Amino acid sequence: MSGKKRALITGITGQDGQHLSELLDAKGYEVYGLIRGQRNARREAFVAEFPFVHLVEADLTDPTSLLDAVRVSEADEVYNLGAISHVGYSFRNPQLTADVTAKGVLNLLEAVRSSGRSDEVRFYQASTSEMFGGLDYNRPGTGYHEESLFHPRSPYGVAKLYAHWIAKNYRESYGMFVATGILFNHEGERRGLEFVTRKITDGVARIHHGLQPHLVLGDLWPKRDWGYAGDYVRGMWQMLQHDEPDDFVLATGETHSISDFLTLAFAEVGIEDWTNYVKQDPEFMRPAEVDILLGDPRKAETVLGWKREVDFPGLVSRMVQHDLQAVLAP
Ligand code: NAP
Ligand code: F7E
Repeated sequence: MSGKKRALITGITGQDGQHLSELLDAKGYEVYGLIRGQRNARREAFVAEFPFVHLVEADLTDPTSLLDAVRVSEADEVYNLGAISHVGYSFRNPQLTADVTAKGVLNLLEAVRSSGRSDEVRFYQASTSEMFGGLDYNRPGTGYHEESLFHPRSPYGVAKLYAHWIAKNYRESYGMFVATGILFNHEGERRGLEFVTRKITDGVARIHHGLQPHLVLGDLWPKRDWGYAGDYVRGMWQMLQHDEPDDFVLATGETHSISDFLTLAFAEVGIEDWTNYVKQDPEFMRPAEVDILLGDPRKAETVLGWKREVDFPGLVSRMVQHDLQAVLAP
């Protein structure tokens, strides 16, 4: 075995998994990643872009496969990013969401605990601002922080709250190094097309090139604290380098509506009034909405020295510029 540090990432084919693989490779890690399914459509593209990653076949709902993955990787650091992560989808698939996003975390923690190496492994759990819910009564003016009250508003948020607490419980019960990152929305050119920011930047690029007449969205008033994914995976890594396991919010401390995002995205291609290019359909609205999310990242900034580099206009601009090229690719 080489003297390199070893990391195991679940959810490696997702947005954050890709950014984190790149970061850990640049830091000299041996990177292992979980790949699920007998024929994962994302596998080929992933291998082409990240040839340095060792893929291990496993699924968060299959405890035996997770034990194998922990054994084979001999990981020093386990990053649990795998999840059913789309809030709208979680309303339509609540049981699957509970199995993967909630119980999958328990399965992985148990795999680490029973591997005989739990004293040596540092574990990161991908918690989320969706656990707060964005209601008037629990929303501090300065933004949600690590001690704010939780009130999840979707099957996804509820599953993540179980995951958050079982992760903390393994830290407290078994002395395992388990850190949780309560991350507010983070986006970028690797964001899935099913999320609103990427749906908008892809749509704006298509409209600009005459490939699509308009965008069809749900509600435009909800507000989110949107940062750049590349900045946030750096924070995940910093949490596992800290001298003790803890909980940290990563956020920008600013909140913007979907309409604000649309204004900047259309301006990038010279369109000032976008109202004729956006239609709304209840299909993209949720049974319960999270109205406004704003995070307070001061603990991560002070304790870890974490700082985001990309601001909101910079984020929108880089996503639109990327998609203006990407939509023309064969
Ligand atoms: P994403 O792009 O949706 O990726 C989700 C990943 O989970 C994919 O790699 C997917 O693999 C994997 N996965 C799904 N079901 C699985 C299963 N049964 N077993 C193993 N893996 C499975 O998510 P992301 O944006 O990168 O987010 C990473 C994590 O952070 C997620 O846990 C998410 O809930 C959380 N989070 C995200 C944000 C954000 O704004 N991005 C904010 C807070 C927290 P396939 O390719 O096989 O589908
Ligand atoms: O929705 C509204 C929608 O799906 C943002 C996940 O990474 O961040 C993400 O969850 C807002 C919501 O992200 C459409 O109703 C309008 O108010 O991009 P989203 P999300 O729900 O905030 C959190 C932190 C996570 O943890 C999650 O894993 O946009 N919206 N029209 C729309 N949303 C979508 N997806 N599509 C629309 O057409």
